[in-house]
Amino acid sequence: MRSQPPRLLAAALLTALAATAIPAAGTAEAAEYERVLNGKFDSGSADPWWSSAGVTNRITGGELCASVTGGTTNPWDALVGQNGVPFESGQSYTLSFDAHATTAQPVAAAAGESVSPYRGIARQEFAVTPTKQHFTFSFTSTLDFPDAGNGQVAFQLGGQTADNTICVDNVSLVGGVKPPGGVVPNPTRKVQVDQVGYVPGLPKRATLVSTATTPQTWTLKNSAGATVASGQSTPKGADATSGDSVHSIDFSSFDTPGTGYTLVVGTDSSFPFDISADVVKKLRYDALAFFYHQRSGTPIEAQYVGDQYARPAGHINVAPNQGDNNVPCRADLACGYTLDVRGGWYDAGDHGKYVVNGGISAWQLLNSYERAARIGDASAFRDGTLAIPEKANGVPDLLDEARWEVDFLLKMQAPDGMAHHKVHDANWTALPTRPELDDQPRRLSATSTAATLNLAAVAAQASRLWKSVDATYSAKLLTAARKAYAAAKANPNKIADPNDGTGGGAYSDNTVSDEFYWAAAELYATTGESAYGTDVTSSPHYKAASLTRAGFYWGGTAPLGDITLALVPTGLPAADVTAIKTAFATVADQHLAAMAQMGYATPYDNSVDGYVWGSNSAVLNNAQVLALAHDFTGADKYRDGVFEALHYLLGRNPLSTSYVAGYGEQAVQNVHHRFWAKQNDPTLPIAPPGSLSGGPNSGLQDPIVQRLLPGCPQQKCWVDDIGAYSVNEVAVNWNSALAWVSGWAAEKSGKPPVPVADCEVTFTANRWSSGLSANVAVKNTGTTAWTSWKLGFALPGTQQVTAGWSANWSQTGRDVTATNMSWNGKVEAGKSVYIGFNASGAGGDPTAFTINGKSCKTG
Ligand code: 9MR
Repeated sequence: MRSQPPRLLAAALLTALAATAIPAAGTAEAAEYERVLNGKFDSGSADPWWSSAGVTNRITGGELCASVTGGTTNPWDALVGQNGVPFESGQSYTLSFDAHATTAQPVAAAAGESVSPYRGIARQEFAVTPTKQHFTFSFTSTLDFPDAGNGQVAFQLGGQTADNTICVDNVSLVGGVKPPGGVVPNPTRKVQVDQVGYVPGLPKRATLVSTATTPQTWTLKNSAGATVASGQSTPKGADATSGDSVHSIDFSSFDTPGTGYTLVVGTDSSFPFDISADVVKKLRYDALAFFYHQRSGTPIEAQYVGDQYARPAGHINVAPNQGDNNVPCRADLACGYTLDVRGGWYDAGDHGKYVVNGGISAWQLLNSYERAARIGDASAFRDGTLAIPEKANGVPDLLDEARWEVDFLLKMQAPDGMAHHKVHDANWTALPTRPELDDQPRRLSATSTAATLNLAAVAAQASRLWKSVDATYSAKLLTAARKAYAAAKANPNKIADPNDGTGGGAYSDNTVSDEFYWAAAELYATTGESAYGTDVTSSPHYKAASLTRAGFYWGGTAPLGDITLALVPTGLPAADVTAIKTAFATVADQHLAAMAQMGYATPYDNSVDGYVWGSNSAVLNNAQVLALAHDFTGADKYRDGVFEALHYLLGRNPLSTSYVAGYGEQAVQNVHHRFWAKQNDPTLPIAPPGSLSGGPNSGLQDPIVQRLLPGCPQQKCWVDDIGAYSVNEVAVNWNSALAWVSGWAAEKSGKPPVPVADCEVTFTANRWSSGLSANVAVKNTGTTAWTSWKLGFALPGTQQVTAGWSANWSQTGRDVTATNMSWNGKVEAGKSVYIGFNASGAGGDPTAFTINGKSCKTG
């Protein structure tokens, strides 16, 4: 996640700078504004300092040390520099720094322009020796880049025959009169809408930016410009989170489907949007496509993603990759073995693969499936729904995609049952670097309790879901899960190094009681074994005790256990399961109450930490809490809250920006990614449709936002810049949240909900390689007898019913129906009817059943 600008530009610039005369020294007379970022190197990172070819930057002892390959001709043939430095014409600046070198040599410091025509401002040479010295020089700028545009500061280290190492520290450029920051990152519309659209029958709200204290008239226009509805806004006043004065607009009563609507107030118009039941139906699949794009160890094929996103396999030991098939531990660990950890998904814009984070991501996809299979509509994820190589293997595609990661998680298990925390590059690579061109050694970090429990939880969950799909795999998963859980109990406090952030993220998590609860819940839901049940009920997290408006994330996973316990029938007391479900509704109510006060309604609690790294994923994980509250209670208000969250992400926000690439008129493009890096290399693509940007982060944790956005209102701390990794990266755990929520929303906006009948279906089957024999028990759980019945379900794979008994069987495509015979149409209340069938072909078990068109519970 560390970036460098194209090196050729930098070299060209310094050619120009070299010819520059040294202007007369001036004195800074204005406020002491510091103009370079990270001049002290205390964070351990070199960002945003870059180096040219032949120079390698390392942070050693709080200094930036540049290893320079000898044999260059000119000083500017070897460079270390920083771009985006603001300069104001006519203003005075003082550049100062400490420096020393292994071998004495001249070093020039230079200021100028980072792009063509590469004009220079100032340059001065200094005699750098093995003894650290403090250097300083002052100059007046002849160029004007007041807002962090194309200004540059660089050190020229070349012109020497021998290799050398030059270290610098305390680099400072003070001067200028313009206060830092204040750049508005995006043009802001005054009427903020979801740029994708609204669903008929659901609330439709927008935000007007206005300081007026009286209601304003709004009109809704269709694509021909005709007014189709109008009304008055409601003034809400100053909204601190966005920094805007706002009104709310509610046009819920307008329900006519169409495209190209705009909402107009005075002379201000919103971006266009649709009113359609289909607004999120495509997004559900694009959000999932992200994971195929991120696959490691396999070519990404044009037939699935189109030419611009196709690329060769990464990290399969084809040079210059050093491969993932034989990865040793970091040198300081001496673990004594190597692992084959090919496959999995790249985490984000980097090429790291992390068990903590891969875990929650795989879980969330699998949970999306499990929820749909138990209480929703899993047919949306059946085989053939995604553009992936496994799209015709008889297995639901969502399971296929998740398996790509689950297999990787299994590979990260060490011989003792513990899981390695992560595998990634030994050093950060430049941006862009396509996966197959990454030449860094790959290293395993130590095993950790958190990673081991992530593996235990996901493998146990997956074992449950593959039981009817691939029994051998299911058994293998359960064995791995049990082994991991036992290993974690034997090593309950092995915390990953929080400072292990070179070449990959740390993902350190120093509280693991939540991961213990999550893993125990998954193992209990899968096995029913009392030992796991006891670990669940004795946990301090039991019964959603730690579910709050903060929700869940990669480091806080207890609610994942709660979700499973609420969805999967177990031996827990019914009252405890009810308590878990009630907790989701309680927290959902807290979100709704807070959202009613916000200028831009979003289920996000900024009261403790402001907007954090990946805030958009927190919005979505909280939307999942709202969605489950709707599932558990049926209350419409929770469903509406889910759609409000999507409206915020898709444009109803103070930056008038859709944070999902490819969705909306003004959507994110320049995400922090080593392949989707068009901003740095025009031959590369922008982010593919359905990729979610991390979102506003008021912590301002990267150099780009530190320079551009100091003082930003929290919801505006975001910029569409490839270098702004703390606000604009993509990540698997963020897109898994988008996939879950958009899948749920698509299910809820597609067709009227299927009414629930008083019935329960228990499906059991004997399977062999080319078929199955199934027994189906259908129970009347109501209070009145049935006089006739018709059972419906879909076979997920290629299965064809060849014979059936105790019912009239028929099949159309995947859809199977069984209607009663004359002698078993009557089913008394509380009684069951038992029927069955044989089928040929491959695939999983049916997951959803209807009686007389209404859905049944599965037993
Ligand atoms: O998502 C992570 C966020 O919660 C942390 O605050 C941040 C800093 O440690 O790291 C984020 O994860 C990054 C990971 O460390 C490396 N790959 C990219 C991830 C997304 O930015």
